[in-house]
Order: sequence, then structure tokens, then C-alpha cells
Amino acid sequence: MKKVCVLGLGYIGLPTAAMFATHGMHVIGVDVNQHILTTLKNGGIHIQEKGLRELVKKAVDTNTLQISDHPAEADAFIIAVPTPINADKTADLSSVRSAAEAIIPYLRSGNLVVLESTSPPRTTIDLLQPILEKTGLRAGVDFHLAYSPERVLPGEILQELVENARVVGGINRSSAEAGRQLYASFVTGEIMITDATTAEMVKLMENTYRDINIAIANEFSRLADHFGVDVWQGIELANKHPRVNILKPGPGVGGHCISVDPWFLVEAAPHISPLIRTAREVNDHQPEYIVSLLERTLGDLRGISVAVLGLSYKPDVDDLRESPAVEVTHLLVNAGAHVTAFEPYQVDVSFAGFSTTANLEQALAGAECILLLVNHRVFRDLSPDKVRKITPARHIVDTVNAWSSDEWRSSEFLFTRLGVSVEHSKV
Ligand code: SAJ
Repeated sequence: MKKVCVLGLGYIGLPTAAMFATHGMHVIGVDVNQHILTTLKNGGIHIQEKGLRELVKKAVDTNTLQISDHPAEADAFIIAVPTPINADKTADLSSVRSAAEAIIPYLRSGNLVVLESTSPPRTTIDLLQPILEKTGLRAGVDFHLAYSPERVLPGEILQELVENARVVGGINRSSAEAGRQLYASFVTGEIMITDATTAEMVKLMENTYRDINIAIANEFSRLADHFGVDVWQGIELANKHPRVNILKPGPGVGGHCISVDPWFLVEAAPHISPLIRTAREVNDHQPEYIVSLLERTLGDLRGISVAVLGLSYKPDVDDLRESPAVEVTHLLVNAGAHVTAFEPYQVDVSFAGFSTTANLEQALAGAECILLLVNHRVFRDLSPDKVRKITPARHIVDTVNAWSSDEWRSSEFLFTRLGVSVEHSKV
């Protein structure tokens, strides 16, 4: 049985570790976060992801996944640690550095090391390789070194880990082949071989492409508002074109991927990435635009009670990292509004400046305006008639095109939708 050491047991590392452990490998799962280690050792998991709890339990119970605070000798080492950005939008690769340093005492001839963390181009050869070669072993000769990004959609991780096509980039051909063999243990999608830097670039291209396409959708929402057009109808009609696929406007772009990764390219080559930077700025500005929409709808927000529905960064996940909904809520508080937020996937979360509630009723109880920021399933099916009975609110602002304006208006709510001009809404 091959032994794999996975460093980083987060949204990607933990599913990856459990996947290897339930596909014939013996896995050492390593993390530096004591809370994560304790939770996992006690049979729990710290991430809400469909099917993950069961998969991890099976791996731990069969002792094919052992949890540890330090690496051990293994045939392969997977580095899946966070690569966030600093406040100045520069890449923070400190976790990659420390993971590589942690491997040094255990690296042996014939091993494979794979970096999975989304990283700036050339991180594998310029940062990781020199650290690992401090062992005296030569990358590509004594041990294999590769880069292989994940491309799973949070909420569908376990299925996409297996079925999605996978890119494996080696510092040389034999390293790429070693990576292909490792992932073939559970990946049923096509495994495509390339070099390490191309693999790093591919990952960044995927998410940057998505960020730019979300940015144009957000910019269309502002233009539609300006011209008195319903952006949602416009997108529906435009997407009938065989080669057009305009994405959905919203309150902004969150998560630790799409809102982060493009900055790696901007930082690495600022003089030749103006479009990428601008798209990031458009998306980062969208929360302010949402607040301006409320001000145009309600007037001065000082003292207005707003019920915010949804704080996570996207529908039906519990992840609030870089969430635009949280940013909108902070801006509302700064504008003087009294905000109560309800996040069904994180009912215990708390923030300075606004209160959160354990249920919808509490959030709506004293509201004058209901602001829908995340298209959670539980919000999509809300009945205006029922809502009307449990809240004094008469203003609805829907930023995710979840609700029917006719239904809410027929229950005597004033209804505003992102991307449909306030004036247009009064039609
Ligand atoms: N969003 C919009 N409008 C849209 C689509 C998304 O406003 O039409 C917003 C979402 O609400 C969210 C943000 O963008 O705040 C990002 O959502 P997402 O679903 O695009 O991205 P992630 O971060 O959940 O997952 C992405 C995926 N990458 C691509 O779709 C190219 C996933 O495949 C990656 O593996 C993941 O990033 C990652 O880990 O890099």
C-alpha cells in the first residue's frame, strides 16, 4: 500500500486525504491548527461538505487516515495549504514555505512531492524546489516534484474531485508521470500532463476567466439600472446567442479562490494585466453599489432596520471567507443602519457592528427592509404571504434574482431587484 502524507486539512486537503485513504492508500493527514486536529481525532469534521463527514469517518475508522501535527516518511507528499493574499493584494506563501520546510526531515529518494495550493506562476520551481533541495536530494532526479491544482466546486467537492479532468504539471516528464500515477488511484476524469509552471498558470487562468466574466455581469447590472433595462431579462435574451454566456450579477465575488487568485497574476506582472486588475476592482466595488441601491430605494439609511438574509460567499455553503454579503452588511452598519443578519449555515457566527439571529423570524421581527444577499435554497421558497405576517418590513431588495417581483408586490411589498432601475421597478 502506498503511503501519502497530505499537509493541510482544509476544504481541499481533507477531502483529498480521505479520497486517497479510501482508494488503497495509507494517509497521514497533517495540519498545524489544533482545533482541526482535535475535531478530526474526535471523529468530527470542521467543514460542511456533502458526504465528507462519512468519507472521513470511514477513513479514520479503518485507520487508513491518521491525523497528525507533523509529517512522516511517505511515498508521496501533497501540499494543500492556504495561499491567501495580504491586505496589499500580494500573495502570502508563508504556509507553502513552512509545509516544504516540514517535509525536509522526511523526504527520501524516490519520493514525489505535489503542490496543490493555488500559487503564482513559477512557485513550484522558484520557491518549493530550492527548499526541498536543502535535503541534498535533487528535484526531478532523486525525487519527483509536480504541481496539480484542484478545480472542484465547493458543495460538489467529492464528486468533482473524482470526475473532473485533472492537470498534473511536473518539473520534468518523469515527475509529471509520477503525479499522474498517484492521482489515477481515484481520478476517473482525464489526467492531462504538462510542465509545473503551465499547470500553475492554468489554475489561475480558470479562476481569472471566471472573475472577469462575473465582473462584466456586475457592470451590466449597473448599466441596465442606468438605462432603465431589466438586466436579468437582458442576460436571458443575450444568452440565447449560441456563443454568449453572460453570468449572474450579484453582491460581489467571495470565496478564497475567485476573489484571490487573479491578484497573483496582477502582482506577478502588473504592467501587462490591466483587465484582470480592473475586473477585480469592479467586483470589489459591487458591495458599495448594493448599498447605493438601498440608499436610492430607502433614502438615508441612518436608523433604518434592515434584515440581511445570507452572509456566506455563495448559495448553500457555510463558508464566509471574503464574503461580499458580509462586506455589504458592514457598509450598511457604517451608513447608520440597524442590521440583523440570518445565515442559515452559520447560525452561531457573530460580528462586531451587527447582530445575527438563529432563525429567520427573529431577523425579520423588527425589520423595515429585507435585503436578500445569498440565494440559499431556504430563502428561494419563502412565501410573501407568510413573510408579511411575521415582519413590519414593506421593502424587499433582491440582489440575487431569487424572487418574483409580482408575487411580492401582490402581497403589498415594495420590491427592488439588483440590475432593474429603482425607477423601472416602480412601473
Ligand atoms: N458568482 C457571481 N455570479 C456568478 C457566479 C459566481 O456573482 O455567475 C460569485 C459567487 O456568488 C461567489 C463567487 O462569485 O461569491 C465565486 O463563486 P464560484 O462558484 O464561481 O467559485 P468558487 O470559489 O466556489 O469555486 C471556484 C471554481 N472555479 C471555477 O468555476 C473556474 C472551482 O472550480 C474552483 O476549484 C474553485 O474556485 C477554487 O478552489 O479555485
